[in-house]
Amino acid sequence: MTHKSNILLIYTGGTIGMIKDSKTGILRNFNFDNLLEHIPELNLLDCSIGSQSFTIPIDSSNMNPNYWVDLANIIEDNYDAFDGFVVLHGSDTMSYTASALSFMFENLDKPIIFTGSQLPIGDLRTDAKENLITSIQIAALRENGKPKVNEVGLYFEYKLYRANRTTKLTAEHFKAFSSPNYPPLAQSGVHLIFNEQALLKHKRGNKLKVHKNFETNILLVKMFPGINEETITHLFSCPNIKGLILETYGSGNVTNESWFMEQLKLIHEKEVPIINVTQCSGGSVAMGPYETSVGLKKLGVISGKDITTEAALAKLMYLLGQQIPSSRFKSLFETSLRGEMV
Ligand code: ASN
Repeated sequence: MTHKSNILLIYTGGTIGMIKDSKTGILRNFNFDNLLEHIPELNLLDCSIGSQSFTIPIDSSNMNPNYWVDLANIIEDNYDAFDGFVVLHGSDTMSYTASALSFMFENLDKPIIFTGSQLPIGDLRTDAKENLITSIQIAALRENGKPKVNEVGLYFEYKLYRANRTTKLTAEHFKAFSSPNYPPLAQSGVHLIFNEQALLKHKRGNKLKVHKNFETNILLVKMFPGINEETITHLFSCPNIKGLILETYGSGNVTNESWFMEQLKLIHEKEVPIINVTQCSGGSVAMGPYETSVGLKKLGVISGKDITTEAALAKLMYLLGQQIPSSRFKSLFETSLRGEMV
């Protein structure tokens, strides 16, 4: 007898879960217990679906690491009872949450698929139904008795991406996400076609570990022409700062004016890890080729390589939360832990 997948649908909030009240025309969160009533198509899927909702669903602009832990707890508590998980989440910060979950779940051997929508599920032109139905189908897929996907994915507008490679691209179009440095894991058309080589392979036998400590005393600074000494001095002297991400130009370049390099040196002497990520939407950091990045390399600044800012932020909070000794921090950050960088 073939195994019928059991999928847990978790609603955290966001546009997808809203429905227009037919009488008042006002958008409100719909009651998840009545999910099947609103989306009868779900009855046609060849899997059983359980659902859970955040007690108070949130707009994803209110997301924070405490909610990441709440979500991880729901998945961990139900891990053995379900074959896959679909997380309904607002699109605004979906890439941050999904990246964080990818670091939290070490040795994942089941799919956790994030999705959402640009228009509410109750809207006539909604993109929610396709996103939701295909996400459930992907989470339910099995091959040789095992889940097809063993990682945290993000499904939106006909594409499944590795979640920690994604970034929100537009507030307007249905294709809201892109994965600039990694190919889609699957594409949905008449058929659902997987890019087999792009999928993470699960190392069988390694037990699931769920990490829940995040250090939030970090700083993300986007460089811009005209950023001045007073601002940088003020930011870098924050008393409790434990990590710094610099969003630099191009392939990892910043101004090499002496006041800026001096401030970086001071923060580096406090053993605060400094991560270099590019503010370009694609491509990689490579420190050295330009005079404007040689100083960073000499100082021991950590290369974010081709990581997204969202994944870099989640990885920094996660690794700082693991109390990694400073001697190992650079090499660990520069290692791909969940397929988030080359
Ligand atoms: N503000 C919403 C959210 O991120 C946007 C959406 O879901 N499309 O929660």
